[in-house]
Amino acid sequence: MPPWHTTHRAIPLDRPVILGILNVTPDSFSDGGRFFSIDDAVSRAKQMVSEGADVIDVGGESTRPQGAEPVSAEEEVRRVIPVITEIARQLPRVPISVDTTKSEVAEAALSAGAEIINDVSAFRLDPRMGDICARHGAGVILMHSRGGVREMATFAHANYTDVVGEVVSELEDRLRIAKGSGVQTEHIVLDPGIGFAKRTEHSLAVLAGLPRLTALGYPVLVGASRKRFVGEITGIGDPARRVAGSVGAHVAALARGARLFRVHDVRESRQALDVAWAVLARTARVEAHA
Ligand code: HH2
Repeated sequence: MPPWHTTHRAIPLDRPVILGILNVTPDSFSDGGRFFSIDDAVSRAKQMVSEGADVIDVGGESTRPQGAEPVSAEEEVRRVIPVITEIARQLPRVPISVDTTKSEVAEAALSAGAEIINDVSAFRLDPRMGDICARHGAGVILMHSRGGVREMATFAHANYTDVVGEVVSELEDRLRIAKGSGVQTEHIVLDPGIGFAKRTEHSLAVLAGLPRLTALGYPVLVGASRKRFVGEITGIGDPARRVAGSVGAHVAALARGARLFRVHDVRESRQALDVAWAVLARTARVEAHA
């Protein structure tokens, strides 16, 4: 698979790529905003890189359904830009993505040294996103979701007759918009949006049906880390204790064609994905000779 192009580099996709999650929100569900000071955030980024993260994904707004107040663009900029600036200075070899739906935040982040925009609305909520990403030559993650930020992670729009087909066709619509704005093919990664307008049955169907998404020809990212569906399957309520279940989901996704993974627990994910990848690569060789 050809590499993923971002503003300053091409990220090889010939092995699993890990995006380490760095939340700089006071309300994020899974780390409770523990990494909110700039020094703490940079230390956490360094730790994730030492554990095998390929990209640091910085987010200043939570999409969790309850308790999270909507965040203004100014507040999001205030949270993420100092962190991005400092990580770019101290870890210049590590690409930074920014998890945002707002063009003001994207523009400021790309100017501060980020080089990937991870938009959970795939440019639905702010139509200026495409132009900004194209102008900076940014890498782009287009994730499937429905509704606004406050309801995305709820079931308000979780109505499907063919969840895989609908996710694929809604992402195809987003692809047309992104490419129409000038975003180049080799800059784009697609994400089915596990848990976004999806009940457990939908997330499972989407993971099982990943080959229909990879068939579009774009690299696919999966973010299952600590999510509610892992809790529902395992009966584990505390998100921080869902590490093994999350890794299980990501290994299954790797086997179904995903190449990139957005995770909280980098060390465990790196180990599991590297071993699973070695087995899958050997399997492909064995089958080619059968
Ligand atoms: N999930 C969340 C946020 N951003 N981005 C991509 N590309 N894919 C995902 O699955 C995804 C994402 C979930 O966000 P939140 O509820 O804020 O929690 P956390 O950031 O701790 O995962």
